[in-house]
Amino acid sequence: MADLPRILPTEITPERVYERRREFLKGSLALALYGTLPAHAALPAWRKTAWGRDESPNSWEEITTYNNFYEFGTGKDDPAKNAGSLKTRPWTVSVEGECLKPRAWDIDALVKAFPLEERIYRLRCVEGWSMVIPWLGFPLAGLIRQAQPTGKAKYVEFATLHDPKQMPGQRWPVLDWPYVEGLRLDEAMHPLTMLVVGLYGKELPNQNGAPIRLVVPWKYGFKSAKSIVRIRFVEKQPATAWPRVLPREYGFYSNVNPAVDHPRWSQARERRIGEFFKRKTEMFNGYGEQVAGLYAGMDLKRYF
Ligand SMILES: Nc1nc2c(c(=O)[nH]1)N[C@H]1C(S)=C(S)[C@@H](COP(=O)(O)O)O[C@H]1N2
Ligand SMILES: [Mo]
Repeated sequence: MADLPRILPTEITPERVYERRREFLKGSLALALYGTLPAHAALPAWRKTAWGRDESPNSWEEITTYNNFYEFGTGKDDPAKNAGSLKTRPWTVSVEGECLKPRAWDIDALVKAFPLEERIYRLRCVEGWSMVIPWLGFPLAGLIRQAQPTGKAKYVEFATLHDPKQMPGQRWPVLDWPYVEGLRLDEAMHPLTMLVVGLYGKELPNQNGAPIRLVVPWKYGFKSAKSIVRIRFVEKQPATAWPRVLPREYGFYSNVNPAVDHPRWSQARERRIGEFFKRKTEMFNGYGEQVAGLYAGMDLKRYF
């Protein structure tokens, strides 16, 4: 995986200088990485944002060796050990369903089409642990706008690759493969919702969902589907992976909520990976100021 340059400070750089700097960086990046890159293209230059700059991110080691990705086994260290069998090029993401401009996106074209930015977000797993991760990606809203959803599009469905040859975990019926996730259209359009292609300035490692995965920071981690091949606009609420197998334990919304316990454990506190003492879990994982409005008037105990 290739290190990428940081562009500083984009916030105060005039557009044209920034553009020229991008060009320069592209050139120097190509030079610096010549011979060290895998066959596929590197990530284009990216800009830093203010998101999560006050947090201390987990280490690369923690983020890439403690994973949930059941397609490669159910142990936390299984994905890092087994995800090497996933071939991430060529890779196509099909945008389809209730939209005027469906399109089969080649992953490299997709990565070039939307400006990449770094955002440091908290990730809270439904199991009771959390991490802080410097993601590299772009808001999903841009892709949705390009697709022009029709009036019938009420939800967006995301599907992971289904290929038991590359994903040995799919040979066992742990889940009803492929892994499917979903968001209401307004949740999908929310500026916090991202499609992620990298972390710590590098291409996403396979165990974290290469080449492209969803990140929805105010929801439990399982909403963030990995290794996505299909994004579909639909009229009805999608039947998603976890509610499908355990409907009493996992709901469609799965907003982080310390006041709504999992039937088998409390959600009031969490263990940040790398820390000893537990922290209090925050409503909407601490993003309430941005997202609470999406759920105004909804009973979040019922719509858990
Ligand atoms: N396809 C797929 N996506 C998935 C999972 C999975 O098993 N399969 N696990 C989810 C869960 S439970 C979590 S907490 C996050 C973990 O992402 P990370 O490994 O990048 O921390 O991925 C989510 N996305
Ligand atoms: Mo999770």
